Amino acid sequence: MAESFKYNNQKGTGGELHQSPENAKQMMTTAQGCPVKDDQNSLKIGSRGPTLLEDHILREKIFHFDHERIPERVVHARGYGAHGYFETYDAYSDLTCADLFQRKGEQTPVFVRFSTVAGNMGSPDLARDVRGFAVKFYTKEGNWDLVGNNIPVFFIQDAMKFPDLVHAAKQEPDRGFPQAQTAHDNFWDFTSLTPESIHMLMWAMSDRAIPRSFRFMEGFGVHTFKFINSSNEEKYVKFHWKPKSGLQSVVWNEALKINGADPDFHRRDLWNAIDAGDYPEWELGVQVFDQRFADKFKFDVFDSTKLIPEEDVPVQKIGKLVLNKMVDNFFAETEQVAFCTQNIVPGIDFTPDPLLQGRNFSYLDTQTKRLGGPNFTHIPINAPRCPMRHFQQDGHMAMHNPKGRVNYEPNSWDRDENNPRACATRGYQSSSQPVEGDKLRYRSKTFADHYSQAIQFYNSQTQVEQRHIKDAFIFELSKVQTPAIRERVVSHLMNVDESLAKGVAQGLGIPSLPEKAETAMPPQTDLKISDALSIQKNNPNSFKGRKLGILCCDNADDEVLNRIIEDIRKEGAMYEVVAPTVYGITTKAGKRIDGHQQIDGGPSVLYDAVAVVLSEEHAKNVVSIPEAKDFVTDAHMHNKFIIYNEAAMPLIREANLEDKMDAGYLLVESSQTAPLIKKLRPLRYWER
Ligand code: HDD
Repeated sequence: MAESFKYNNQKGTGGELHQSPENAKQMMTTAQGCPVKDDQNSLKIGSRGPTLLEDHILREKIFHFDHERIPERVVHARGYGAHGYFETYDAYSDLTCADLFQRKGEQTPVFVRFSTVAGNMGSPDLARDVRGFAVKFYTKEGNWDLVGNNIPVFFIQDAMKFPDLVHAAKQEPDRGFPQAQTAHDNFWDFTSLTPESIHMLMWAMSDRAIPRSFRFMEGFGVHTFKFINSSNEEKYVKFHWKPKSGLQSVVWNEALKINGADPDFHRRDLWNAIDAGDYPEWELGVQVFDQRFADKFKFDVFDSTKLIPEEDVPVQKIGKLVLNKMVDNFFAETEQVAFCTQNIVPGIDFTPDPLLQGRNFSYLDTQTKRLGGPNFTHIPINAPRCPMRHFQQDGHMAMHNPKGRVNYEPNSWDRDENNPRACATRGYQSSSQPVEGDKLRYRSKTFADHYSQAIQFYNSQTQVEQRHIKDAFIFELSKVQTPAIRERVVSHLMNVDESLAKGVAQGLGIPSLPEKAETAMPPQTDLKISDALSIQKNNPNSFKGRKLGILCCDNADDEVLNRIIEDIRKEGAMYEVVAPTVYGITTKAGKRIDGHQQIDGGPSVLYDAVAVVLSEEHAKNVVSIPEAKDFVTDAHMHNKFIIYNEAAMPLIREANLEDKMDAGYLLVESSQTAPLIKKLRPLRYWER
């Protein structure tokens, strides 16, 4: 007895030190509201058990825990969401009657979820993968979900192939690996047998698939949709999200290391930016075109493996998206949010794109499975913020239940105020579209050109970007164990660019180049270069929103540190102090600066540029830390700008970089006044 008494009184065990507060608001209860006296010890017979089945508090606690998980998304399982608003720049009633675009300056609340596609919920952020960019607009006429990606095209043309694509991309079914990567036989087997995927593969092997941050990537609605105005005039539309901070990616070797150093890199980045009040913004752009353009365009506008170059149809910016609030609860909001491509509002309509048509079934279906029934619209994150009045009723977890007698239509209960009626003038109306034909399982011949836009994409990249694409193919295919699959991929590349195919073959040690893959129709090789397709050609020329890692040690020069930090703040950028210990450093003038990271926890891959500010007295201590050497070696290898002071030279020498120092190394001295951070604006020193 005495022992039991002592244990009960230990802190954290629910004993006397944790007595319920007097304030009933804070008093713990069961889910049924019964006040709890002790939530740390089960009800037993005697001090050493056994435990009683009667213990309703224990049973409820464990029962609920056992049911905490819901199925993760079959794709896009790993994601991160935030709240914000969309503001329309003007009234666009000439284009569409969609309510959110009718009044200049009007704000519509939104929830956005970014994601990777292939990895499971716990997979690392920097996988080479497409990123989901799903936006739920809570408009006054219902929820509009624009469920896009950061790549404007897709792997396949018909939803019928989606389960095959996803099965092939995810871990192989017998071995359960690899996780969150397409670098394996099944993926490349499927895609190399599916030539329509080649355009998307070029994008997936480009730096687009390893974004530096969600904040620095574009988004695309991918499909062609329709805008309809109140005179019932229809136009086609493609949606684009353009990040105000510009595009930026990491390099592959950096991505591999980030995944180890901080698997939550993208989540943390978004959290930190919003937490610091540096709200990320995107502009919504539309490419609007009519049937005449669609008829003369070289590709079918209903084919999701094709894009319309911005040079052919310019992107008109019609509003901006601002993310300014993180979720209160990850599960309630980010996990339970249910995007459905079928969620559309008056003024916007679908086209017959066979990928979109299939998606409209899949999303509704999957949410029912994931969220346990048809009432997932009752979950606050999914509920419209406008009135909902219909006759749907009952089902699991029904939260909003109709009042009154009437629950069917037609009815004659005109005087019942709970009686909603369809509205001919304001209700959703599908665009009229004459359709006739035989019932067929068929792929239109207008979908047959698989290589032309892959060539255009490759030709539109800078040399550095082309090299990255080649290296990515080599890396991925080096993990493919079946030589015939590797060669089949190279045979497709032969149709895209022979020097690319050669480079990949060489990198894989393929002794002789394979024949070109057969094509359903000859590729067009004369498509104009589209600069909009390149990341590097659209460099934001700003360090705003980026992060500098400052490696420093005791006795570091105050003036140098202050200057760097001041400059960084003026640029609207962030910094972290990386010190030998997380305790931080004491500067020459005796000022204490806390470390954000300890050297082995803050490798340079976490930063967009680095500064190394050491002191003569303590440089040798830093030189003796292997991770400090990696800090500069990696920064050099990843083409980063390296700010350094004279006292940092021993570290640069130790890393064998003295002979390799180039214009990407920026010397900082206490007397110097010229703005230094401006030099970081190109983001990388690609000439290295
Ligand atoms: Fe999909 C999720 C984007 C084709 C079936 N998809 C999902 C998400 C995004 C996309 C961003 C995550 C939404 C979230 O954050 O919750 N999907 C796309 C794009 C596609 C595309 C841009 C092509 C243009 N998807 C596609 C097809 C199908 C699906 C062709 C099925 C026929 N997608 C799904 C799904 C998911 C999904 C199984 C899994 C979880 C979910 O829906 O909510 O229904």
